[in-house]
Amino acid sequence: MAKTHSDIGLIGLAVMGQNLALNIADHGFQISVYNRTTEKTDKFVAENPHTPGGLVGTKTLEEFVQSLARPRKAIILVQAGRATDAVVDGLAALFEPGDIIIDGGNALWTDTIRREKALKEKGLRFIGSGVSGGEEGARFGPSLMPGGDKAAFKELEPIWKAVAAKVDRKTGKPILGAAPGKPVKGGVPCTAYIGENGAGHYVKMVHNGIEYGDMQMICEAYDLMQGLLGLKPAEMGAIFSKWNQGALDSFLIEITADILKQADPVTKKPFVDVVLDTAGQKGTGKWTSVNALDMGVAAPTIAESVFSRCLSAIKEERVAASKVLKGPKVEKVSAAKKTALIQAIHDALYCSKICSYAQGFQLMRAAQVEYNWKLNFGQIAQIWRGGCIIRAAFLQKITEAFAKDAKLANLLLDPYFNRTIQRAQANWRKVVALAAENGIPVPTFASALAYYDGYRSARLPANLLQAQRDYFGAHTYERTDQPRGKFFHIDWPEAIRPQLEA
Ligand code: NBP
Repeated sequence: MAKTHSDIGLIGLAVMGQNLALNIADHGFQISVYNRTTEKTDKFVAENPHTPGGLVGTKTLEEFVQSLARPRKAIILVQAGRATDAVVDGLAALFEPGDIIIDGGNALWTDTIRREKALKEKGLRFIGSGVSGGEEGARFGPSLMPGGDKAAFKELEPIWKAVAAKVDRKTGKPILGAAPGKPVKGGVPCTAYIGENGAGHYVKMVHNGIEYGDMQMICEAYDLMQGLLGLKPAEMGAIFSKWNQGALDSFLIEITADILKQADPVTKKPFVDVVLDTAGQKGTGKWTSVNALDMGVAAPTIAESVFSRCLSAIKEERVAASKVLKGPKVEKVSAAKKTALIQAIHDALYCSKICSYAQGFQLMRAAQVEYNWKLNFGQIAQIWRGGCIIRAAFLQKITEAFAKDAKLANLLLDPYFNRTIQRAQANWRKVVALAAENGIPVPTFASALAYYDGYRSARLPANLLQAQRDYFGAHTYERTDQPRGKFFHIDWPEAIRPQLEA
């Protein structure tokens, strides 16, 4: 029998909202739903008449608010930005002190900080929760990254833990098998309180930045295999399937294998060959890169993956340039060297991936200082282990690394990752060199290698750079024979100073 008031409500019945609402209802929670366009609400409720918890359709925001049990809890899943502000303002006008607003959209973390502050002044509690896993994740178990009011999260926690993806307590492997009305039971839920105000949305943003990197790296591996070995998509699909059984085991490798084996329904050609080579983006990779620049943290591999999409988008310009700008002729690798090259590409991908994640975790480390958060990195890696787009066996190694040393300065310094790169780096270097010799762009592989070599360099050529700065701008320099923090300046003789003003 329907309860008089719903356990929770959800606003925004596009792809994510509909699927998350059904997931919540599957777990026995009664959920009220509201959408700006009422026809969507009516259709959604009519199509799903029998769920364990029950869906309650509402036609106005007032009716929605009145249908919720106190303290009210409402999830917003609308377009990030102005739409979210409009819905937050609408709810704030109707909610009472103590009620809880949860933004599950891809909000910019600074917007979440602003909204939390403004709502707190009205006595309302706000949670900014990253939701990852797309449509499928929302329906059967997403990865959830909630931040904001901790006491409010305690009230949301039973629902968030119930609907989140689950992983095995010991192995960290995702527990599969959810189906409509038959949710997964047991295991560790892929959600935990991340930190205050915008911490959840920040961590979700970094997740997306890492996702950009993972996707681009896989594309570079594919490009090298087709360019240097002339492999057909189905052959590469088989290789990715094999890789998915080993250290690279992950959702993105798995779907890449599926995609490469897929035929185009119209032409029957390999599907990937009929897809135009221009990639879109919604901005979270850019946000991650801009924030890395703002905080002065090196995240070149993530940034390169964003730039790669930018370059891909100027298709017509590239086609024109391809007729003018010449590079080397691609030398096909002999059949005898095929197996070794495939292994080398695998190793280059794995090493680059380690560097990309190292950069993402460095970013979060800097952000927790900037925003006074206390992030649990091992737990964050575990939250990403199931439900989300970057879910991968490899994340278990990150959880283990931070379990061994919570203050680990950089993932590269963890013994497992250090050993792995030691073993694989000769192959990684060979692949980057081969790509350069043949004119095949591998921006993430190459930038990850430069990051690795830069991070492990006790001495970089920045001594010359700082001398240049002192020369033209009197920016001062520190000396190798003096303690850090003492600054010097040379009065460069006028005789050797170029006439910069001229
Ligand atoms: P969209 O991001 O496409 O948003 C569509 C929803 O926003 C509809 O319900 C629409 O109502 C509503 N909306 C808009 Br647009 N402007 C509104 C306004 N001014 N007032 C009230 N409602 C408004 O939906 P989505 O792809 O399901 O994503 C929802 C959120 O989840 C986004 O923040 C997204 O970034 C995030 N996210 C998406 C994914 C994914 O895989 N799609 C994954 C993870 C997170 P209408 O029906 O009346 O137009």
